[in-house]
Amino acid sequence: MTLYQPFLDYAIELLQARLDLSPYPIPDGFESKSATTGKGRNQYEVLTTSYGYQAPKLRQIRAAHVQGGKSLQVLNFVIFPQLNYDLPFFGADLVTLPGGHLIALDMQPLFRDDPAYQAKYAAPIMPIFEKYQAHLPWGGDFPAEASQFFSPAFLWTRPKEDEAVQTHVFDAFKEYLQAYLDFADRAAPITDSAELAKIEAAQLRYLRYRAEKDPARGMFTRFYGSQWTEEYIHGFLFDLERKLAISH
Ligand code: DBV
Repeated sequence: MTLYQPFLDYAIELLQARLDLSPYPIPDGFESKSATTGKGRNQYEVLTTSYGYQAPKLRQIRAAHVQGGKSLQVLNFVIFPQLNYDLPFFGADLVTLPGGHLIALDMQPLFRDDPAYQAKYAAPIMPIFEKYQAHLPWGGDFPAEASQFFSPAFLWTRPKEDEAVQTHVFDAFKEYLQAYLDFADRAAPITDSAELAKIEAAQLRYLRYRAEKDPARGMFTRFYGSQWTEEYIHGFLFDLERKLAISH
């Protein structure tokens, strides 16, 4: 039972068709990791596989796919643009736990409260958002401090049935990703140095929040230990700070 494999397959195929794609290095030991968890007769295998790509305007396109049976499936998929573009992040957090499904899908803005930015990168997505929200109602409780990192087109939902994930969520994922690649096609490089400084600061603000608050930290630590987990988070999933430290 790998609920999110079709999402991953679709995404990679679309990226290959639309972008000048090359591999993004995955540090040794992080391409694939498995562990046995649970006790006695309830033991099961949890496999985490990683995928990394880059394209001329997109610094890192990466996915983490966690497969641990019917009640543990995760696809976390994020696109981090190059620092000389004002593009949002593409963020998908597709999570299935024993309690149910939790779906977060968005074009995560660099500048949440800037009306011109919203007009450019959120307004075009609103018709897609509204179409799917009719089937996928607001998911409720949500960390307040995270809201600054989401756009008005944030699709946040907790569907009860697998079927809703396989149909509406899958369709929404496809449309959001296509729309993101449309944005990327049109994006022109930023050259103004004040603007570039604002973009770098906004990317770092987002990245630090995600690395610090990663909701998967507890789960990964239980399965694979804290050394592996911290290295995975800072050395692959949210690696911008390290990459800047090398290049500056
Ligand atoms: N989330 C990640 C990565 C994951 C991952 C890299 C590879 O950022 C999985 C794995 N997300 C994951 C898991 C849970 C969530 C929850 C396993 C469940 C945690 C649990 O219940 O034990 C969106 N993801 C969540 C939640 C939100 C998101 C809001 C609920 C967390 C909570 O209620 O505290 N995506 C997530 C998020 C941002 C984002 C917080 C912030 C910018 O982009």
